[in-house]
Amino acid sequence: MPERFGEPAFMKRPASGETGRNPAAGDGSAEAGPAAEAGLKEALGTALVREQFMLEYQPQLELATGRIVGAEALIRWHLPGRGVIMPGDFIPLAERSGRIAEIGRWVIRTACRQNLAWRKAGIGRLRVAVNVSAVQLFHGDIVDAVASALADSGLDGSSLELEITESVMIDPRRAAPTLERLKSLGVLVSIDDFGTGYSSLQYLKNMPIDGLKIDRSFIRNLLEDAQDQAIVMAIASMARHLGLRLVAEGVETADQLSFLRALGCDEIQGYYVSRPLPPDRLGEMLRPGGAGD
Ligand SMILES: [Ca+2]
Repeated sequence: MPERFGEPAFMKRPASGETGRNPAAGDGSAEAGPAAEAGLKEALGTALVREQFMLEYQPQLELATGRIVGAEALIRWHLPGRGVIMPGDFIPLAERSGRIAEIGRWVIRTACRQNLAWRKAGIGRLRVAVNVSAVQLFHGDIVDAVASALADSGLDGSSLELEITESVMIDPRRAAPTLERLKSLGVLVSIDDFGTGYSSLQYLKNMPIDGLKIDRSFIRNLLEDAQDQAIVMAIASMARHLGLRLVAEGVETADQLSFLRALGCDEIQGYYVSRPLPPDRLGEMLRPGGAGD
């Protein structure tokens, strides 16, 4: 394994916990003792029925039009006595304790309903992305969850995007059938944290993928680090020639935006545009101009 890339993406904790998914077991949480985990695990078992989860949405700005065209749904857990728990601190536990499928199902259903609610409120067409972990993809009922959420909400498949990690592609023969079934529902599939999963790039031409999200670790020092620039330029060129939509995560400055725009990056997400917002706040943000068609 190349030293530079360390462990696979699914073993890493997303910077600031905003990526919304699977930094996996033992991610360094100071409270990760067995007793604390047992308590959290028990609380997790009733979190859904107690309605302790909520989704925030981080908007994605299309550079060509200056419009918000999408938003990534990020789960938060409001646990009384503990405050807000970020996904990096409970999704791995949900995966280990077998709860990820039902939580994932809730996320997809809620995101679809919210998207339709925004549309009914006159906001226009918006693409909402949800994070799908490898465990969810391989062991959950993801296809049924997506099909049910679309049917229940009446949302069209192309308004839902699934962000999956590159690590899923380490075993493309295993991933392909599920991805094909998901694509048949009309949903979009993008590769999350792109550039950190060190799988073969073979899958980019063989798998039904619509877009790439450049990992924030390449964006953070983009203006200062020539190696990051080289990697981002190569990814942008590759995405363009493969016809993949390119989204850069973790964009925090106008200079980063300009650099990415010059490379032909399609969309940006990050604090420069907005923090993740509760649904009503994003609705307010989008209302004046409208976000889509
Ligand atoms: Ca993501």
